Amino acid sequence: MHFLDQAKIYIKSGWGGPGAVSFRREKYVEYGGPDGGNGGKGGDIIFEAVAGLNTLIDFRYTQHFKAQRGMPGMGKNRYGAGGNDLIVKVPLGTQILSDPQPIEGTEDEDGYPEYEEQEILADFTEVGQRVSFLRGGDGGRGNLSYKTSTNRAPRQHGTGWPGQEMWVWLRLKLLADVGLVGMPNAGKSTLINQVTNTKAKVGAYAFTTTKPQLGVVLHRDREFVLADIPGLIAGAAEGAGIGDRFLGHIERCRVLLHLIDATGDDPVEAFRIVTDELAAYGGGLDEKPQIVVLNKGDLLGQELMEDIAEQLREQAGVEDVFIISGATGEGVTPLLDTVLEILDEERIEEKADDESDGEATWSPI
Ligand SMILES: Nc1nc2c(ncn2[C@@H]2O[C@H](COP(=O)(O)OP(=O)(O)OP(=O)(O)O)[C@@H](O)[C@H]2O)c(=O)[nH]1
Ligand SMILES: [Mg+2]
Repeated sequence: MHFLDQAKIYIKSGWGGPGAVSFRREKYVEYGGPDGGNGGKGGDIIFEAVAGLNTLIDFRYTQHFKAQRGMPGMGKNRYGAGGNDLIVKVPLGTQILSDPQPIEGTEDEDGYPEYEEQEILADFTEVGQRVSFLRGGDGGRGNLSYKTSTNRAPRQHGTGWPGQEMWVWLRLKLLADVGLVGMPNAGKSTLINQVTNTKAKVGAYAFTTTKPQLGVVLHRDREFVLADIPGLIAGAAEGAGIGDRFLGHIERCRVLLHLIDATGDDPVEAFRIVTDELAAYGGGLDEKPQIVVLNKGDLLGQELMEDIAEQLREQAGVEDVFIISGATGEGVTPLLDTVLEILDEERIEEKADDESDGEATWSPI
């Protein structure tokens, strides 16, 4: 199984800035009183859910996130500026989980301890949702605030409070409801552009799409999320082309839309290649409901399209074949109706499963 959808990161809020030690200097006043201002507060660590991010892959490369320190206080009772908060942007659907630690004294005969239970610390379900996660340390007090009736010239000052730090797990729960699969050039990006307001790149060459893209389909007052991934070629599951890196992204889709270029040399073979790759990849991809769609109907006549659909039924055992043109939008409405129906069936099944097994067991360790 590939887990492209989890990452462990280190976060730390900023130290508070130190308070200043300073004395007033004025003409004719020999010993001015203390006037050191407080240090600024350290920056917070804030998580924000944003649209347009589809994976946690960036967190594989950047794992440490530290907010800025607060600035030192200054004379004339000027306060140090607060450190900037660090806003960590995560894809919609991300959960933040604790990093369970071994519990002391629980080692079994082989020396393996029990671990704390993993807790969900935040769950991002709406774009723009923000969670202030770690608060920056407060700034230290300047010497002015140490002045008392008995100590009129204190040299004490606070050094600033440390920030908080921790390791957390990020887990991306659900990427999309429906995943588009097919060979390069099948017209996947053209279709996502037709049915969502996404602007995926379209090109008359293979591997135009190089990373997954999500779009929201609005159909009959309902919404679902569609994912476009790079085209799959024979051997993709073992790493040929670039499709394999992205098969993991459709593991969580409920339904697959399998697009076939009707103008290709051998549409039945194209169907088989992709189906074989889904099976070879594993992860349950070949068990997902698959809607088979013959695309580019505008280039061939209805009769020819029907012939190819018939071949798919006879030679590849496909039950239903949808005929569409992603470019003109023809045939897309009945296709989306079917997608909604299957999604509803899947949701009902998942709900029943959830109720019987509770939360799926998942462990970062
Ligand atoms: N006439 C016609 N051309 C289409 C249709 N759908 C896609 N095309 C063309 O087919 C070519 C490939 O389309 P894309 O949408 O980029 O295909 P893709 O499946 O996303 O390709 P990759 O990203 O390489 O996997 C482009 O030149 C499109 O203009 C269609 O329904 N009719
Ligand atoms: Mg594409």
